[in-house]
Amino acid sequence: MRSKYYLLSLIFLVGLGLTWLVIASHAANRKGLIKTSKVVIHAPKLKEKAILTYAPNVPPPMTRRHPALVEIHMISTRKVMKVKGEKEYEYWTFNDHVPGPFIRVRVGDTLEVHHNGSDNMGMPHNIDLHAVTGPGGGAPVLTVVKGESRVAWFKMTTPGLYVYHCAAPPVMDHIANGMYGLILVEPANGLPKVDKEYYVMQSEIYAKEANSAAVAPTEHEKQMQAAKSGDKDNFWGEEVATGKESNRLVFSHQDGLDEHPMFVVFNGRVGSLMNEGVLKAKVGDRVRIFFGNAGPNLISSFHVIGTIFNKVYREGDLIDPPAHGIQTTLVPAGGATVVEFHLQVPGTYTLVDHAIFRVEKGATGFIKAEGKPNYDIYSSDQDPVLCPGCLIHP
Ligand SMILES: [Cu+2]
Repeated sequence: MRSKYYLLSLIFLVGLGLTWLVIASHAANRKGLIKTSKVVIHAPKLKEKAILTYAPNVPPPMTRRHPALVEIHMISTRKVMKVKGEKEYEYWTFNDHVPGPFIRVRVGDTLEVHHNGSDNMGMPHNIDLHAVTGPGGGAPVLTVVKGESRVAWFKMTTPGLYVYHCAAPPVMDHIANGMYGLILVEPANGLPKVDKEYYVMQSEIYAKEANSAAVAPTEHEKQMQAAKSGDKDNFWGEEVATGKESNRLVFSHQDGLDEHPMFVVFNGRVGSLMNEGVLKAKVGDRVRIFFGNAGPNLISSFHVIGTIFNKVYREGDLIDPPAHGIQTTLVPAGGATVVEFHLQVPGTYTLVDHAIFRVEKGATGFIKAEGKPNYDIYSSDQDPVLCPGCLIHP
């Protein structure tokens, strides 16, 4: 009897051991080791390159359900681009875009960041990713000047939508000049499916005329003049040409200190979501906007005129259930939110910072839904009164 008991125990223990071996070898297959000259890192064995997209585009949703080592390449640059009409500004950028690339990973992934410097002024740059746990969000180990290259590895521990930005001193100048973007860390089982996803970031631009010591009128003075003369186009923000040599605006640190931006913009410039940049959708679409606020100073009161947010993942929290039935949501400087809405009626909807004077500074853009009317939800026996060319109801 006793020997039978021992035999059963032995079989049980051997079985347990074998099961453990199978599980351990399976886990080992999924783990990889990264050996550098200084450290050894345990990271997922599966390696892939991230698909990076630029605003307003978002990389495709995650389909894998296990962690990976995800490689991204970031280059710090300077680039002169249009900021409003013909007015130019020398931006500081990641990968020649403002905002920088949208990075999409999954919780449990290890992010392998390659950062290269190409700023020909010799200015150092780095990356502080709010999705990173550890000093400076990675900034101290990613600082480069022109010609330098750095690599660092960060485990994505917590799902959410996060801002990243350059944090080289003076950090406020680097953010104000365009070095920011969003990183989405998806929950283990991904996000619910929607029809359209877009990437929008708000920021302020603290600029002044290069020759402002001369007699160049301020933006406000120009608009008041235009208003008085009945020149609506100019009042609504078309730049008044003042000569080729004055086309370049320059950064004003003092205006940043005073929190007095010349522009408050979506996706880096005035009008990025207008004309050919209008976001597109169809009637019936469920739309998700990944919305970030780079600041550097202002809090955004983000609202889409004509919609109610069905879901708001407040402050980019993808762990707790979203809020429902929200009209306007606060997005702090250096923060983000994920909003979803259902476009049930055709027409043009307007993204704004509902601190509404900022619309005149550029904080406006459109999403257009095409499709059949839905009279049960929105109808009138009157023709709509629109205001062609205006910033709110075109
Ligand atoms: Cu920088």
